[in-house]
Parts: sequence; C-alpha cells; structure tokens
Amino acid sequence: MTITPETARPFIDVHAPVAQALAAGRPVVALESTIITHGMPYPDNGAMAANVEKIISDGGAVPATIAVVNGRIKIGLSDGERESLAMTGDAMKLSRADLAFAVSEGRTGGTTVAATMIAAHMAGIKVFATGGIGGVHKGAEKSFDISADLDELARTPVIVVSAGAKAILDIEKTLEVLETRGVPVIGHGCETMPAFWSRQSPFRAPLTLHRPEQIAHFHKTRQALGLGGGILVANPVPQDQEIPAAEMARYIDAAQKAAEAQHISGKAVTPFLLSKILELTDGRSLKTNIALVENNARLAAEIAKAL
Ligand code: PSU
Ligand code: MN
Repeated sequence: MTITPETARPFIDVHAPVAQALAAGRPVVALESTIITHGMPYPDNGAMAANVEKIISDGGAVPATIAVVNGRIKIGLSDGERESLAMTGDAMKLSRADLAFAVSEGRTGGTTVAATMIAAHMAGIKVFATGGIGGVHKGAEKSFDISADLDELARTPVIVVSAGAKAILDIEKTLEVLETRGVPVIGHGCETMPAFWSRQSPFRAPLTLHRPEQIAHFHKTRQALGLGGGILVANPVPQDQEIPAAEMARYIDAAQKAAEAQHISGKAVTPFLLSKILELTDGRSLKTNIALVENNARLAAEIAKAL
C-alpha cells in the first residue's frame, strides 16, 4: 500500500489487517481516538472502541482506529494497543497543529477528527466514523474558539460520518463556516440538522441524501470535478436513544456556565463540557454518545463498501 507523502512512511505503522484490506481494495473505515483519550471515561471508552470496531467488521469493512503511540502514527491498533490507549491518563489531544510534535517527541495521543482525517488520507482511507465534529464554540466572537476540524474538512478528501456538530457548539455558526469553506454537509435521511445527542436542531441540513450509495457517488463526483476537500455526513442518533433537544439545552447551559466560572479555555473546553454533561445527566449522555458512534460506524461501513 502507498503512504502519501512518501517521506511520511518511516513514521507510520499500518496494522496488518488494514494494510491487507487497502492493498486488496477492500473497504476500510477509520476511527478517531480523542473520543477514547478525552471524550469518555475509562473503562467505557475502551469498551466503546472495541465495540465500534466490531460493528464495522460485522458490517463488512475493516476498522482502523488511528492514534499516535510513542511517536508512531498508528493506522489501526491491536486489541492490546487500543486497550492500553484507553487506560493512558496523560495522552495528548492531537490536531493538525500538534500531530508532528507528538511524532518528533515520541509522545502518545488521541487524534481529533482533523488529525484522524490527515492520517487516514495519508494511508489512502476514504471514510471515517466519529461521534461529533468540533466546530464554532458558543461565544466564539469573543474567544475565537473554532475547531481545526472545520479547516481540515475543507482541505482533506475524507468522508466524515458524524451525528452532526456537538450541541455544546454554536451549530448555526458551524454550518456557516462549513459553507464558507466549501464543505458539503449532508443530512443522512433527514432534512433537519441533527444535534449529536438529539435528532433535531433548529437548523436545516444543507443537503440531504437517503442511501449510502448516493453518498459514495457524490464523493466520487466531487473528486472527479477536482473540487478537493472532505464531506460531512450528519446521521441522526437512533430515536430510542436520543435525549430531546429541549432537555439537553438545560444541561448544556449549566455545563457552559461551569466552564466560564472555572475559566476553562482552549483544548480543554470540549473534554470539560462533555464530562460535565455526563455528570449532569447521570451517565445518560454517555449512553447516547456510544449509541450514536455505533450508528455512525454502521453507516460508514456501508459507504466504504459502496465506494
Ligand atoms: N465527539 C465526542 N467526543 C470527543 C470529540 C468528539 O463525542 O471527544 C473530539 C473529536 O476528536 C473532535 C474534538 O475532533 O473533540 C474537537 O475538539 P476541539 O473543539 O478542541 O477542536
Ligand atoms: Mn478549540
């Protein structure tokens, strides 16, 4: 299999089943690891990561969880590597800005949506499943906090399957930035943009497609037209697992206030809000978070097969 650029080769380990699948042109789905290191508590994080890989395998694709372990960019982890990453308390959170730092300093870290897209693209993987992307934070007009995930979607040609933007973000501004940067946002089977834990936000999905084959076809068409960049698929959480938006709004508001009171900023904001909401919902938000990642993994496997 080919790694692009060629000079990246010495820094990358491709797990054998992933390398074989890529060489044979069989479907592969990438998975991020910040959700493991910073998004969920141990041991739920490890169990979620294992289960999501199984869902992708059962769906007929090969899972490739991406992370940096002791300075090595891992495209696919063994069960042992994945479990020990879940137990690593001091892993870095790696985006485009710090991916190479972790490699040059021999560090271990979870890759965000942005860094996972970069590594997936280097290895030739076209589809990636996650929970929610980073986006424009509420109050961004003051904090300037806009996730690097949005710029990455604009430049790296990977299909990212998510449950929308996390509802802790300003979804309306996130959609505006994605439009400005030329990123197609596709509601999967829905006309309304989902809001992570909830099936509905107050905003329309910019585009709608109903079948995985259509999403694959759309991606190929964009590539053929030379438009470059990625696609964001917004896949609503299954009905029986959702927490309705009105109810979620109360918890999000309380978490936001706690973050302000404690002067949480920068990279720490998303992990802080997620763990605060987990506490406020008595673990219910975590169950929903796991359900939506699993749901996205299923769809991503279908898209990978259609490609
Ligand atoms: N979704 C989750 N939990 C997470 C994240 C997403 O359910 O921890 C992570 C993703 O890795 C995403 C990152 O790329 O949060 C965004 O962080 P920031 O806003 O700092 O860019
Ligand atoms: Mn940020």
